[in-house]
Amino acid sequence: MVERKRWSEEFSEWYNELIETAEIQDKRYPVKGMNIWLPYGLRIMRNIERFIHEEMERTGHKEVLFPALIPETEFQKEAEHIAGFEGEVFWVTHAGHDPLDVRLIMRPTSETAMYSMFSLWIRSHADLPFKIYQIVNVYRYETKHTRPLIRVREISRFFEAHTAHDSFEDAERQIREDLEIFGRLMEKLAMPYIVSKRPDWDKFPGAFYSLGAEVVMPDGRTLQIGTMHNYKQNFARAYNIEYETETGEHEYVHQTTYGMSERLLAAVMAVHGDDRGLVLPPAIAPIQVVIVPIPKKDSVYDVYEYARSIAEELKNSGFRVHVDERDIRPGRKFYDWELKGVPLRIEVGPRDIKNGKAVLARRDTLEKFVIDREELVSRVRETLDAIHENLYARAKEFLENHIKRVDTIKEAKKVFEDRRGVVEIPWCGEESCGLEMEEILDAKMLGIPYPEEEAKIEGKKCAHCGREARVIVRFARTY
Ligand code: A5A
Ligand code: ZN
Repeated sequence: MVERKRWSEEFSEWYNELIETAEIQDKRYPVKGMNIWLPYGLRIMRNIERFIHEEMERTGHKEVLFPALIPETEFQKEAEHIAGFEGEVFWVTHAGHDPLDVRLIMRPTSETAMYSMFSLWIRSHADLPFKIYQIVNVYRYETKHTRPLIRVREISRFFEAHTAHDSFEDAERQIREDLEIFGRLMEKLAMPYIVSKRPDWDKFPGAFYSLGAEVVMPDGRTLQIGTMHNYKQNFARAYNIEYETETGEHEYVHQTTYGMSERLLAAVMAVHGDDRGLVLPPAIAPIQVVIVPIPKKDSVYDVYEYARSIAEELKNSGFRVHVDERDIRPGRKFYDWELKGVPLRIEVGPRDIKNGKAVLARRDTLEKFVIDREELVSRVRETLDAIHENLYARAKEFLENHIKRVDTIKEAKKVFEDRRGVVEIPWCGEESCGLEMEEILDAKMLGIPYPEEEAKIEGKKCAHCGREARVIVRFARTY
């Protein structure tokens, strides 16, 4: 067995290696930034998406599928949006031998595909709020270092929800709902996170404001795994999305969007993983329990039979179970399933059959203990629950240990030299000052803590310019 990269000290190498060894994706496809989903990785991603679909259903969003190509003429209607994306789009300029009259772009996100249709669909106040979503591939010509799941040029599981409302207040209510949806999803992934309101110079192109949700990766850099944007009427004006009010007037709608991607899986891998590989939260593990029979020569007991009966009982209780009957040594099987992050392993040998027992081994703590065969279902259930709780608690502690509130640039620099993570520091609120701080710290301003009440401070000086500080603001080195 090969020497594996350490999670804590060589995170980047650990991650790149695990993507392949755990059979998440194959990176050898000959287009940069475009990778192949392997069956195991895709099953995990589908389990994550299942929760997204459930949340969308619960909150009254309807699923749609738009085409991947957008005419240049549609793309060019909202000035800030074009400015933000034009350097990042892939173009389709020819069809067969013929140059196209109207060139097409591969969607980098679907505002400009959807909103001319919104102007046809939305007629009156009775059509509002209007809530749709899709999970599709989008294309971004990313110029920064590409990395599987994290920064790809074909985002193949891009979730985007788009809504339209009759008032700014209702759009604000939508943003609160988005945050609640995000919270419930993160709960399934056992993943604590922070939300920040982006500075004006870093909001989504075309947005009135943007929120970003981040996790802290093992190397102390942050990863943005979700964003929510309030567009006000910016796109409605550009795409002429009007509705008739109850009193017969014509008004532009207010709009929001909410986006996530396969980065969610990258976050799960990074936040919960360890030196042995993946550690999957039970809610999204394709296999929640793997059963490894441990045969002994000349024994009268049939360990395979016993293993299958355990699997049967667990399946009937709704668990995702696999019996590993491969003809290889048990140690090799343990290694494989640990690498793949299966939350719980059950080992059964002749002695366990004789005594009516089974051995449980937890992936998160690596603890092993013996249970009575009769209590199988309840013990498995309670152990999976305990694993979920422990993963969450562990991740929360890590996150809290990587958010540090300081008063001075000097202290902030020290944080980035040591264990890194997120620095919270007083700021006057001036753009020029914020940009200088980014430069000095060699870090990105994530934004101010959200909800904004949490960002308010009194009696502090801006860490850079010394003027009165208006808010606390977060900086981090980012992915
Ligand atoms: N229309 C809005 C929702 C939008 O596109 N927002 S966004 O640009 O911020 O993207 C939404 C989410 O997609 C991001 O929060 C990030 O998690 C993910 N994402 C963005 N670019 C990505 C890339 N190149 N590779 C993987 N995921 C990416
Ligand atoms: Zn300042």
